[in-house]
Amino acid sequence: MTTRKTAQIAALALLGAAALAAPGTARAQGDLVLYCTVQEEWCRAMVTAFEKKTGVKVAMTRKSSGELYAQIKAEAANPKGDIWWGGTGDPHLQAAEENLTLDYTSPMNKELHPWAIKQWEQSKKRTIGVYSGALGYGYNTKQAADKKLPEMKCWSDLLDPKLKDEVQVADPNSSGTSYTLLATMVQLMGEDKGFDYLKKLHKNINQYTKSGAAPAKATSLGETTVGIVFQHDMVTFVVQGAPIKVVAPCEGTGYEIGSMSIVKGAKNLDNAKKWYDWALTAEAQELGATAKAFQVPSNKSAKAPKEAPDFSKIKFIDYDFAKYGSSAERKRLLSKWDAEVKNLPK
Ligand code: S7P
Repeated sequence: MTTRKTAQIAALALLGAAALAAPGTARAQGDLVLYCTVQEEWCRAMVTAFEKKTGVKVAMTRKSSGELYAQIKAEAANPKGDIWWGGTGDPHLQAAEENLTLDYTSPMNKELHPWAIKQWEQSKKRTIGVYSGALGYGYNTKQAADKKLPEMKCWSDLLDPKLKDEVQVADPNSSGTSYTLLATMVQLMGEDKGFDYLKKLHKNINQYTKSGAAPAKATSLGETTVGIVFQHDMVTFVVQGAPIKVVAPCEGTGYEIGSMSIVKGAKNLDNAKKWYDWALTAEAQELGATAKAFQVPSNKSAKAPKEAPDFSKIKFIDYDFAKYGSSAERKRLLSKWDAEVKNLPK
């Protein structure tokens, strides 16, 4: 081999090594870094289907909504993610307001329900609705019978002293589900009464989990009697035979518009848009049910799973997403919850 050729090969090898050693810089074309905030099984089903359809290789990270928002904010100077798919809408709205995500108009917008488009308009085109779900709770009917607990129908039933250490919910700092509970109580009861409720509820809480859906699994296993979650997350275990009653609270309840945003500074922007457009198709949205995720899809042609909680039977509050998804309000409510609820003695 000539000296010139050897030098050329060495230079190419150096270039290759430099590209590999520089995380977050140039990645191979054809890649996509996905931040996923629904349940792992659904994230994986989406990745497999998208890779098969497009040939794009997806690197996926799964976290809770509040955690992923914090990660995108921490990475803002050198973004590592391309697309943030799923999770409650409030942290997506906060990210939009803080200029962490990109505005985008998908050709698929015309196929979506008005509530999904409202989310997009409110965020100046930076986040869009992909599904919706109702907050509520579920209880293990075997445990409730063993403990001779009365039938539960309302939020107020969860304050029963017989439920001491029997209720589980996530920490609203990490979990979008639990922030939805916090914002729901404030809207349903007014701020003072809402916080009073959360302080009383605290006496019955056995654990504030990191992930919002974790209390559903714990309820199915009888590790807690009650789990406060999105109702569809309880249904996931009901269809597998768990002895769970799903409750749509009698006083009324909040809901989520599960959302999707493109990360500002995405290194694989074309592929992020490819995912975005595809994730809004009926075909992609119907994958949820195959992974036992029973949210209501935002594409008007996507069939809502027959197991999805019946929205016509649920009393909803008029959830103010603009206010409770705003950066100032979300920060204020979370600090207040930390200061006044989280560390209260029981
Ligand atoms: O996929 C189920 C689900 O409840 O998870 C999302 C949630 O925000 C992620 O969990 P965290 O509560 O831990 O943030 C919901 O959007 C979704 O419906």
